[in-house]
Amino acid sequence: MKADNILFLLLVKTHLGISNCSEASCQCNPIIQIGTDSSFNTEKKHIVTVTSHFQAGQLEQIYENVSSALLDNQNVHFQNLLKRLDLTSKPTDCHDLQLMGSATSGVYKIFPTGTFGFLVRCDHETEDGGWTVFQRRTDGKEDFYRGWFDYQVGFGNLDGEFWLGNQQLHMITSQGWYELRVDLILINGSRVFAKYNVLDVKGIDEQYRIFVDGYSGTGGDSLSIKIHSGHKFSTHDRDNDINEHGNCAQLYHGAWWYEKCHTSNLNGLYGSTEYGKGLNWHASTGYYQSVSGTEMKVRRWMNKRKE
Ligand SMILES: *[C@@H]1O[C@H](CO)[C@@H](O)[C@H](O)[C@H]1NC(C)=O
Ligand SMILES: *[C@@H]1O[C@H](CO)[C@@H](O)[C@H](O)[C@H]1NC(C)=O
Ligand SMILES: *[C@@H]1O[C@H](CO)[C@@H](O)[C@H](O)[C@H]1NC(C)=O
Ligand SMILES: [Ca+2]
Repeated sequence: MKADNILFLLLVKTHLGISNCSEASCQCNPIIQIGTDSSFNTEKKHIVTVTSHFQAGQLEQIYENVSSALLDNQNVHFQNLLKRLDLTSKPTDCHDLQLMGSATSGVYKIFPTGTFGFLVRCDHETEDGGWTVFQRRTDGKEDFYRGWFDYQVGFGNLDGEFWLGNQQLHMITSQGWYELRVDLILINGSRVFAKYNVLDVKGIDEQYRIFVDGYSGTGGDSLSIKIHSGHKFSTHDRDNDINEHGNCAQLYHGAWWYEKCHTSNLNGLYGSTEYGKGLNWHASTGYYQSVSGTEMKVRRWMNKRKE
């Protein structure tokens, strides 16, 4: 391992402007923390500090140590990360940001392959962090009864309620193997979640068809492999469901991967107790109750093989 690689990381980080180092403390990337003394000021100083502070043999060990500390529970090898990083590299999702040192949940810009980049919300707290959040309901302030185009490109406020966008979700999840996590707050305040090991969201030519598999969790499987997986996305103005007698999005006041029609409806009418119209997660709420909070998020656990 060469000193150049540490410089890479430092420069990448500086370039992204996500480091937050001061003379006294460093809240940033543990790689940087380890690789320097406490004098962060300019890019130049980073370089000087790092190169003068460690011998080549030591660096190897540091990388080993950092690597095992950082990636203990993750199926990504540190070496692969280094290979992917260069001076022009940019984070392709919140998982990349986490590997680059971001540790605080919030709004960040990511650059999925084939895009010019867009803002997303990262959740770095839930289950080891690294989650890119694509849906959030907290208070019912945002109108979720919207048409195809709004769901395609996204709407809302990343600090409040939002739908990131089907196209964005597709671009993110085409980059590798992603898991899906759905976090729900029940009306009595209890929290439950549902997790799927495999999530695939197809593109516009397949109307953002979803595939999930490998359920685990506490909230029950209501994005069920039997009901929703394999279905296209529908909105009130685009009926892609397989219900011959109407449009599930209209019937249940939502937008979702409806079959005929649903066991979950997290884009439904906030707070509704009307049959099937609320923010239902059937296994936890049935059809007459809404959850009071939702977050849907994805995390990469394996890269796609380079074609
Ligand atoms: C950097 O950290 C300081 C002290 O912890 C904090 O006040 C400041 O808001 C942080 N800046 C950014 C950009 O995160
Ligand atoms: C790496 O970890 C080992 C075992 O914990 C420790 O003894 C060693 O000092 C560490 N090396 C560096 C360079 O931090
Ligand atoms: C909330 O409701 C759920 C499902 O009805 C139940 O399992 C859970 O124990 C309740 N939690 C509290 C804190 O009452
Ligand atoms: Ca229909």
